[in-house]
Amino acid sequence: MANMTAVETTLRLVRRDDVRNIAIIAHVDHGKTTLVDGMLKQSRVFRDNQVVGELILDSNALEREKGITILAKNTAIHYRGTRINIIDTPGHADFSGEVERVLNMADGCLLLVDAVEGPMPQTKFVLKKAMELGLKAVLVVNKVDRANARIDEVVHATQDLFLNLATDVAQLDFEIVYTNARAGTATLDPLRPGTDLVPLFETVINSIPAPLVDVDSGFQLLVTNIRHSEYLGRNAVGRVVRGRLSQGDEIVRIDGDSKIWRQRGSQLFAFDGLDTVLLTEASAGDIILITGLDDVNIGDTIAAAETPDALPRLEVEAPTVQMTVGVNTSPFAGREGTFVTSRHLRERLFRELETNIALRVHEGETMDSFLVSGRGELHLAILIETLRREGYEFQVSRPRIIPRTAVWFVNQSKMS
Ligand SMILES: Nc1nc2c(ncn2[C@@H]2O[C@H](COP(=O)(O)OP(=O)(O)OP(=O)(O)O)[C@@H](O)[C@H]2O)c(=O)[nH]1
Ligand SMILES: [Mg+2]
Repeated sequence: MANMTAVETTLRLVRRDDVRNIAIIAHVDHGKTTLVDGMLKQSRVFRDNQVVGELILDSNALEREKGITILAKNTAIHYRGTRINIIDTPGHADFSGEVERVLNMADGCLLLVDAVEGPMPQTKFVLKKAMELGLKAVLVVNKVDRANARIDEVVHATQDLFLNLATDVAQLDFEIVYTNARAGTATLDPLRPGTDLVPLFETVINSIPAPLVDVDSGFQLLVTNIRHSEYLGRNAVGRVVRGRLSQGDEIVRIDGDSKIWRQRGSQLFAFDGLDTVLLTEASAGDIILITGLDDVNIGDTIAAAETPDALPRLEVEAPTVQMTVGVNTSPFAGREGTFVTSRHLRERLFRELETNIALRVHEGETMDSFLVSGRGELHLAILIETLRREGYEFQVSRPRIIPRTAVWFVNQSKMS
């Protein structure tokens, strides 16, 4: 492999025309999850007579209560014989670590922009990340039904954003689709209302590139997400970067310390609507779920046992706010939670790092306290709420902004 010339490498690449991998990105509330729900419904993931509530993809309790997406999620639909893997991402800036991480699974993105609000700060942040990764974008102007929609202005402002952020001229040549995600309609002509999402499906198939991949070299997958299931436990989600894998092939897991662990009894699944379906074989370009990987973490590489080559681990931007989390020392301690000791707290906080990769945890000034850093107050608030609901009791300081030099310190100490 190492001696192969660029031409030889290129010759090995094949286009997977049966697959498209897209991420849905936008500022908070611009309608990403509503659009993905519409795509799922119209590709008949749901039986026609099934009554479906709003926003089925925002599936965890906190997401439903707050009406926002917190975790990025994988789903897939079939359209004219092509599997379209879709990654729904959160729009709130505090969860941009989630977005940065999952973009590596995609070849293209749908950039949603609200037809009234236009591009917002987080629109710029996520588009910048997508452009840096070389993703091909489709601009989706959503909420065109809103009374004060100003479609032309919004399109112009977004075009300016592309001009500033594109890393390749080809990225400036993007399609525009106008949608009413709530009604499930899309059109290529803003003067003619759509009747369904077919124009969007067609645009995805025609303008988002199919994966261009090497299916003949040894199998390699980067673990990008962890999904828990009641029956199958802790599962890894990621894109097959190279090669193919059949059910029962020998694989290894390469961890953050470059240690190689043999794996047994893993099964492969593809995404299909809200479910997963068993696969006999997966190849480069597919986004899959693998079960039965002990202690698997985000950033690990899963590889064929005979070619255990690690992929670069994922990097995300540094945290911006910090709080101290400590054992509850008030006179009422022990009344609200089941898990109250610093040992409980330490174990749980460090476990959170396995999946919440924009978070940092360090030992605090005392034995009973920890410094927890995140991407914003909501990022930390969601963690606190999640832990409380799991039965942890603790006290927290007010979040404070991390000065830039301290950001550097947090990252250095993470690396050492
Ligand atoms: N009028 C109108 N409202 C819409 C449309 N699409 C979405 N909405 C509404 O906009 C709100 C936000 O929608 P979501 O789909 O949760 O937005 P999101 O981008 O997934 O939000 P985050 O994941 O939290 O960033 C909801 O109240 C939707 O019903 C649309 O096309 N027209
Ligand atoms: Mg959402």
